[in-house]
Amino acid sequence: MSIRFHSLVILAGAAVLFAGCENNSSQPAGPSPVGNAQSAVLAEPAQLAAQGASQHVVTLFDACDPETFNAALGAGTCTRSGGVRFATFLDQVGKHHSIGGWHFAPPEVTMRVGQMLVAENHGGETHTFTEVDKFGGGIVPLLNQLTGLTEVAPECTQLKTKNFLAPGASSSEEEKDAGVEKYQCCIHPWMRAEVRITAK
Ligand SMILES: [Cu+2]
Repeated sequence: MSIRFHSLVILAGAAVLFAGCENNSSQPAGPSPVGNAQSAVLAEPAQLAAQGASQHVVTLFDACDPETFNAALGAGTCTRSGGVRFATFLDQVGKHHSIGGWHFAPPEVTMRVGQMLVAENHGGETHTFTEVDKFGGGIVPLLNQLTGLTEVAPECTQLKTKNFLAPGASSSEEEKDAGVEKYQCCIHPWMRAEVRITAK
């Protein structure tokens, strides 16, 4: 579904570019019938783009090492290549309450009502991109303990299957209200982003 959405956005963008070129080169004699037919075909995606299909992407990153993560947590936990060994990961999270390789980028987003907020998992592990009222712990007691985030964000206790983003997966939503929204990973609760949404 998300792939289809992205294709649509790309198509819409191309349509806008194409329409722009066509306008610049239009002759005083008026557009040819062929030109009209093309405009009619392109009208729909171009309108979608004009209605604010522009999107802001937050990318979810991690740096898991498949050999050690899969040995500790089960086959398929980590699907990327190379990275931080599991013991080092736990050590760093315990010392610093976070580990840089596991993060949302950018951590702050400013966008407008009507635009799409997209989360894309470019890591090797599953993550969530969960809106919370207040940042808190997640669903993995050990990571909550190591980070000191013992107060679990209530939203993390109500996750549905679709909220878990596997490597390569994405989610998107249209932002309908102005304000500041907080998003976190409910597995690695130091992975956070703040999204400021301004009126149109
Ligand atoms: Cu995560």
